[in-house]
Amino acid sequence: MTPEPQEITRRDDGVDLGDTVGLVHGPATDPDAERVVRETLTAAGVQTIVDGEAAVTVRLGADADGLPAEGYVVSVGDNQIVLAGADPRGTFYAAQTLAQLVQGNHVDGVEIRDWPTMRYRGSIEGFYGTPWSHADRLDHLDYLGTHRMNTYEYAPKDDPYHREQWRDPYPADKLAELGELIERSLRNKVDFTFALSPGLSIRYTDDGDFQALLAKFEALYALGARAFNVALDDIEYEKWHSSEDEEKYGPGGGGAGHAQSDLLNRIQREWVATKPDLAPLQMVPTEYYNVDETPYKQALREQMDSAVVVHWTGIGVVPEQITSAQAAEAKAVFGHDILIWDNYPVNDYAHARILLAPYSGREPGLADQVVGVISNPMNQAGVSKLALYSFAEFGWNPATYDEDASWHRAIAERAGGDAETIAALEVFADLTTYDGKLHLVNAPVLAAKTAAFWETWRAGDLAGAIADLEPYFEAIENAPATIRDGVSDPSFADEAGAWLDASFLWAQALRTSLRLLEAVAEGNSSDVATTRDQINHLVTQAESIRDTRLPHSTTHPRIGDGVVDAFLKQAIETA
Ligand code: LTM
Repeated sequence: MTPEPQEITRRDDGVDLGDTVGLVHGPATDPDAERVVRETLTAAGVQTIVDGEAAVTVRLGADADGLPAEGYVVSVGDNQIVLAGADPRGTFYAAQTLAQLVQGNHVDGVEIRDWPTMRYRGSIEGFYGTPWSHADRLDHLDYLGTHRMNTYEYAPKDDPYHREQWRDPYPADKLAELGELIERSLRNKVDFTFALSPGLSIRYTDDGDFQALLAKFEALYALGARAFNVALDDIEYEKWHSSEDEEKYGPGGGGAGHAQSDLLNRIQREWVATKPDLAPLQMVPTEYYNVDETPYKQALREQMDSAVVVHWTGIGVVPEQITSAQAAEAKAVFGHDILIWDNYPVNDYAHARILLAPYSGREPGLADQVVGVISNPMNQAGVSKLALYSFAEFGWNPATYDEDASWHRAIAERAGGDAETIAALEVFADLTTYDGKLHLVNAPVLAAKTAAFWETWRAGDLAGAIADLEPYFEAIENAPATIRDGVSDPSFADEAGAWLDASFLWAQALRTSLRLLEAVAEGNSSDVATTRDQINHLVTQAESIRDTRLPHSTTHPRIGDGVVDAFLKQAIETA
């Protein structure tokens, strides 16, 4: 089950659903939970769902007393299934858990009591480059719902209406799409959080600018959004956009902190306070990447309304580690609740890389210091699910989070449990682990194998070295086709297409390099030049591939670089 429940006890008496199931509603059954239950039963082969009791009965929505917010219980056995939530979101999660428990027409007996550790779990689409498509976002919201994540923040840097043209209202077609996203979020019990990034040009003392910001928020509120964020990252906060601002706030970070606090306080006072159904207001500070005491942070700490939640990326923009001690410092220095904007697996800074390594380096004790952890994902929404899976597990229960085990489960999910596809995905993922920040080693499995190769080769067992390594090169060569066949989510093969194509060609080059070394081993020098030309041709082909998304479209997809190319070079030199 994912995320793994906090408390789970297996029972002996499972339930065979049969073809007719009774559904008994609690007084205020959540419609989204009921929809998931009905879909689950139908997919399990139940043909008739009757109101009230039957030979097998599902009791939905009874109160789960004594559990924290979003908690739920699931009880399966004695011919009934009880799904009860502490609140509507909890009931929805009980239904989602049932969906994971059903196997064919049967549900194993079980007692589950479960609740999330962190309040905010999910994602912030906050990267530069090609934003996700509308279809990507709808699919992502479903993924969040099924993995018990509750937050999606809309903050794509390259949506002009989010940042460059933040004052301008969304055109009707874009607004309609945002409305659909909000509706899909509601169905998945996800808080759609609309972020606006006015810092490139806002005049803090200008009432017209303030009203433009509120109008933008109000338009999203009218569509059903209930969570809002003012993102002030990646701006020159010492640069004013009006002489009035300069005069009022003066130079330096302290002035910027004062101006930003005034803005957030006015939104809080004049807008948030008038709407009781809004979630706490959020902001992304300009100094989001450290815990140094500065005049800027002092201003936020002392002047900004204490209800505002502050984003923080850790120490560094993409830190290798985030510790609970660092988070405690962040909480103290900002003086507000901290929500971690975690820059993994975002790849806008890692051109032509997709990041498929485990989600690592986050201490479980973070849960005591911050209100949540959300992922800034890749330009590739479908491929990002590999990391999102682990974010869901970390946010739900950081104490039991095991980054490698979670990564293997994430791979298995993408592969639909198929052993061959799992193996192919693991071979492929190994080639694209390096990001230069969290993961500093590329292709560790392949690197170990090529190192072993040269050791055996140098020891004089030339044929043995080739025989040992060839199967792994073959596995790399076959992985793209296996992945394309075996991963049922079409977005994965589509978005990873350039990297899959490149892997195939690099694998062919690697295998050809073994032919070159074979010729050496056999003392056959006549084919060396032709074989070397074949390798160079394959490398040229691999390096002519381009992905379609910015910023990755500017250069060739990186595959095991530093390992694959090094092996080829050494093979050619040896020949
Ligand atoms: O991290 C933050 C708060 N802002 C930006 C993001 O928009 C960007 O995606 C990441 C990774 O490049 N770095 C940032 O500084």
